Amino acid sequence: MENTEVAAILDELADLLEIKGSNPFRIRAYRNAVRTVRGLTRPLSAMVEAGEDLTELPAVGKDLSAHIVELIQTGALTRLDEVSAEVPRSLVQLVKLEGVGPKKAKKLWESLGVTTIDDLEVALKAGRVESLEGFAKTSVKKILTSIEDFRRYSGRFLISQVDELIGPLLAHMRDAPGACCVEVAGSYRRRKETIGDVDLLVHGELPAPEIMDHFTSFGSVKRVVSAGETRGAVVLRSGLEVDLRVIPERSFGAALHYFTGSKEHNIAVRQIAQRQGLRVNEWGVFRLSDDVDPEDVGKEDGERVAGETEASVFEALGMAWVPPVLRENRGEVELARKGPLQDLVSLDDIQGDLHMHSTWSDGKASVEEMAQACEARGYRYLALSDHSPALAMVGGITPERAADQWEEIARVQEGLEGIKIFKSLEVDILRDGTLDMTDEVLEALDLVVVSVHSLMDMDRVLMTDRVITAMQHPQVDILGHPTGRLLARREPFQIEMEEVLQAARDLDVAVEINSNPHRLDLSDVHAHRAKELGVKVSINTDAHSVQRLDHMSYGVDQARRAWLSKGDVLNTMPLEQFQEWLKRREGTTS
Ligand code: DGT
Ligand code: CA
Ligand code: CA
Ligand code: ZN
Repeated sequence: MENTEVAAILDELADLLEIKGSNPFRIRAYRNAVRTVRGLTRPLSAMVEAGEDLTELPAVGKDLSAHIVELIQTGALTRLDEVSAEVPRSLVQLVKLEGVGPKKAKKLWESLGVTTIDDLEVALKAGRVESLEGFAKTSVKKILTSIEDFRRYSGRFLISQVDELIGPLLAHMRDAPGACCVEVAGSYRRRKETIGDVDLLVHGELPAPEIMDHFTSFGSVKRVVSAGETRGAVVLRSGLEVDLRVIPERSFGAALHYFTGSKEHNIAVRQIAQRQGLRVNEWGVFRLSDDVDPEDVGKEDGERVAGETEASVFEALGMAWVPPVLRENRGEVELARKGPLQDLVSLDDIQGDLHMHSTWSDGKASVEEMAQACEARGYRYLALSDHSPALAMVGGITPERAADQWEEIARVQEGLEGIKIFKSLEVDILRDGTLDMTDEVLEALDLVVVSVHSLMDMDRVLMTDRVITAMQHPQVDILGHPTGRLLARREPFQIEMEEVLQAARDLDVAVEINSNPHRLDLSDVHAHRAKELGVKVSINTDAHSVQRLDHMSYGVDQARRAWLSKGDVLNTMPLEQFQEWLKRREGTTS
């Protein structure tokens, strides 16, 4: 069992206990342990196998340790079975909806007998919920919206979740008898924000029942959907579906291209082929003689001209190789006909991270730990951008405390040679577009990030004005997570991004690609538009811990999907050039 699965089960147990109304301290203990498990870099299964004492982990006591060992060793948890005999497990899904917490879930269950999202939708639409104590008309509307969001995303996984889940499966498949060259195709290879299912390819001579058996016997398989000669599909315990295809060597590149997609890209490529009298499919590229009817040929009829490698497929079609992140049929096919595509930004190009939090607000690591971690990642600079006070629940930095933080930054800076720490804040954009910080402090900062964290259901025109007004403040450098979306949880707020991006261009403000895999905000489409308008994009992690600084790679993938090159990205600038950029609006005043 993976760490993520252990964490998910303990989290579920905590939800059920909370619905049941158990002791808040116990529930908190579970939640803290979940956080520890999520943050571990080593597999718990290895620790248990080695007989390590799990109670030495932070927030893991005797009970929790016993739970984890039981889960790892048996795949089940007695305590969860006991609790779910009292509280229906399906209620956990309700808790995940925005506008429904454990208390409300309990109320819905006890008063109306609601146990599933479907039940809840029926009750909401029948008007039975608004009469319950604690449910206003507005919260009913909100819950209906979040049910729609849930439906839209259900079954899709964040790419970061898939990254964690498939590592062990890939390792397992590399040991399959007679198989080699395991590759992941599909939306995962294109690095999309969310993934429907994973498409695995392996080399193997057909038929290959041993490879299929090896695949379906992987430890985390919950259900085998199909297992044929060339194709199999399983559902993992996490709910993730994985397709496997066994491909003979001569077709591997063609299959990799075909199953990488996207479907729209494939269609455009097939048209290019047709114009040249070629046929391309998952088996290869074929030249058809004039006397055959293209509608009436077998998969491998005609003269095979390519297929063993992906490069050979593109070459046979007279195209440059197209990076998977660009294969969405947004002009890449035509461009690749003309010659090599421009280089995309890469993780190595990133010189600094300009949005992160420390223990001065809601981060988990100190200024020093964050700075050292950035240095270890090879950066030349970072910006410490803790929250402003409007976010009271996270202990934002007041104007009075700002100077104390700067003292600490100066002290830490003295001990660091290779990296420059910029004084920054992530300042809240208030309802009317004013900033949640005094001008005096804003002027003293090196860099100002501004973001919306409240009143997100504002009307489109007002929200657009609000954000543009904020960007007009002469000290503002970066607009943080511009649309506020949380993948699979919250839609972007209503905002006219075209106007916002044009204002960013006119005001010379950069826009963020927030690399948190739950956000990836801006989207690829908006980030691409920023590039077209000449707006600088800053790829930031918004990390609240040292580990999450590694989310940078997700932001870079998102930027690549938006066609961004090094020159489009603010934080690829060398330190000196970036310092010059910070001075770009010197002389303008508020
Ligand atoms: P997902 O799984 O929803 O995140 O998205 P994909 O892109 O991984 O889609 P999936 O798993 O249904 O199929 C994998 C690839 O196989 C897809 O990107 C392109 C190719 N493919 C699937 N069905 C078709 C089709 O009907 N026509 C063409 N040309 N390609 C297809
Ligand atoms: Ca897929
Ligand atoms: Ca698939
Ligand atoms: Zn934020």
